[in-house]
Amino acid sequence: MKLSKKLVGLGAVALLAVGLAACGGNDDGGKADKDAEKSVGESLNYKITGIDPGAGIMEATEKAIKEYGLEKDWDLTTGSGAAMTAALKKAYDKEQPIVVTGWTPHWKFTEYDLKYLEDPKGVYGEEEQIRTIGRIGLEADLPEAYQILSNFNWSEADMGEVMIAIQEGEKEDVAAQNWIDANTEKVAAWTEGVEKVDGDKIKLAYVAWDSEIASHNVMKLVLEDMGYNVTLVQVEAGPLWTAVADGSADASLAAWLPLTHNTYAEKFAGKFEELGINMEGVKTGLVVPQYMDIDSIEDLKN
Ligand code: PBE
Repeated sequence: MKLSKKLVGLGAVALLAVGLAACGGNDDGGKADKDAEKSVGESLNYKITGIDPGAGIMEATEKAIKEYGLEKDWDLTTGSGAAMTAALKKAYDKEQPIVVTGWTPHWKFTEYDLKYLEDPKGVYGEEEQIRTIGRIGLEADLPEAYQILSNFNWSEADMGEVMIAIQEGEKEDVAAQNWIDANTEKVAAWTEGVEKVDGDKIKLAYVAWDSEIASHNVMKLVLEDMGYNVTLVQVEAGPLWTAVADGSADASLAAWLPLTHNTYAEKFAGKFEELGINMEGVKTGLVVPQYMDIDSIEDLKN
């Protein structure tokens, strides 16, 4: 028996203490044993922790729940990006199970040991990118901004630096400015050959996802440095696409395509313009802590 092996070499007092602890352990009516026997679903109350309802990953997750035959038991909770990371932290600190709607780039992968659940049915898509979108007429009205927004492109590591600084408590604009100061060549490539303007107004729409908070704060400062008067408007995903389509926002750096925001892109087809890819190789899916004993969305069935 394992226990007796561990006891070898312990003194009488320690032995007694361990003995008492062991008795105490048995007094819980075997609750610990029952916990260990619980399925992932049971231990999670069949809840996947989601984010804001308009996010594309919520639509994808509802689809995953159906396609993997989980709809009888499982539910997707709604909240926000911040509520999701708070729930993740709470579970992680206690080594409890949790399944969240997750995406990369995101600081949570730096902060915690996490893994994507395999998605053999490909519900969360293959190659995903973050693209920049603008309202119709932007090029004619704000040609300099149009040029800069079209040139904007950075890496997961770049965004990560801004995101992590914010997560560690830096103010959003300070984190963005620090990144710009350390990456003048990259920024210069976005603004190369573009003339400065004199206080022209521009409105960028974004959602409070950590990735988009980082990109929009950087672009705000870049455009301000080029002479623009920049307003950042924080909205939900649906209103963001509506705003670009009806022209009440000039642009957004937050279009995840071809899959995540495809419903919006199709709904507003012809009413917005794609300005280019600002990041390659991004990803969405269901994410769990490494310590969880499951590897695939299919394992949620058990
Ligand atoms: N996200 C982050 C967004 C796109 C950016 C994955 C939460 C979404 O699901 O719509």
